[in-house]
Amino acid sequence: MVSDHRPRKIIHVDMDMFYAAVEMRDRPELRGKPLVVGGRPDSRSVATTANYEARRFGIHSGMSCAQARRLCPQCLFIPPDFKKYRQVSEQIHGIFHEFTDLVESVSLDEAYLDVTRNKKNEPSATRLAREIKGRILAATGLTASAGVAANLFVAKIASDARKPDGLCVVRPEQVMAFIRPLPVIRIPSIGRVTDARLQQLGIRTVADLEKKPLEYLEREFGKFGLYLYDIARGIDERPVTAWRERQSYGAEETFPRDIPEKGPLLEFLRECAQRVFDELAGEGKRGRTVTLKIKYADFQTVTRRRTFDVFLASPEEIFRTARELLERTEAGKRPVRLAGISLSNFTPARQKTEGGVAPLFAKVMSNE
Ligand code: TTP
Ligand code: MG
Repeated sequence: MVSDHRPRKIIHVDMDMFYAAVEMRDRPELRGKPLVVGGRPDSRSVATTANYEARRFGIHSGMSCAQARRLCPQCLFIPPDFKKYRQVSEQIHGIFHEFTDLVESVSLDEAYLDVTRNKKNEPSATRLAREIKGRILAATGLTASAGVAANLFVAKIASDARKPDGLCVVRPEQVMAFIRPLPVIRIPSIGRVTDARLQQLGIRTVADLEKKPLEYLEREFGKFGLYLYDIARGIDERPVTAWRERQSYGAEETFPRDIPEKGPLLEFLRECAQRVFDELAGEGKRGRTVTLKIKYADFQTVTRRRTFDVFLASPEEIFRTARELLERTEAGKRPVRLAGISLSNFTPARQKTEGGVAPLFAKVMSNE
């Protein structure tokens, strides 16, 4: 293959307040009112999405519904309907494939497209992004935001820059001016823990990061240091990977306060089991491995997992397994700041010994 040094053309598309937008589309009486898609506010459930009216009250996804209601007592709470979100997701993915087959789906509402070459023979990625947004609106009645850039991470940040219904194009020569002022938490794959470490080192913005030599970042962050070093220079050579099947489905939450006893944890895990089961069922899948994740108050994280020969057939079975796994942790003795359940292993057990699938699943089943 002849190597090609022209800048790539990447579009990152992300639906606006996705679950909430679908609900408002289908139920006009919800429009214009603060709305959270999540469980009941008197349970320990979390908000999966807040619409913009609700965000004005400081409500955001991941927050407990109870806290959301404290911030905004008149807020409406709607249970999620994953089947419906899945349908919309399929529609938008169908649209993406009208433009290119180099589509990397990140979640139901988010994907990267490499349109360097595309089915429309259109050289302008900006024009393509506008057309994609238009097609999505026409087909689903929903708005999406798009970011256009020469690599994945800049495109991703760009799609977030003009939400909702935004289009943000960052040309190669504009990249450094675009990213330098950003707080490091805006960099994809920097979470709260890494952010806190960077803050301790006096690194607040991408510009601060850019000043640190590679050896320093590698000493502090190991392999991740090289990623940070490149990102700070606007470099990200990860390709768009067209088809990667999701290997696990999970639900987890960092609690507003650390939880010292098992009782409330079990209550929360029961809800996680239901959520994971629903999402999986929405995709017509069932899993055989349950993984429990517990993060203690001091941030030490442990996982415990169990694999069955048969599929777990109900939320109750998932919950019971999680409850057993919880016994193999120090929950109840040490305060817990995050808990969650994930399901994996979506093929029947006998396939393990048939054909060429074995290595793949051996990996999924690796013990932690
Ligand atoms: P996001 O794209 O992060 O958020 P969003 O589409 O709701 O809002 P934005 O306009 O800012 O893009 O997530 C997409 C969907 O994924 C979201 O509607 C619900 C789900 N989700 C959760 O279930 N839990 C979470 O913690 C987050 C962040 C998202
Ligand atoms: Mg979104």
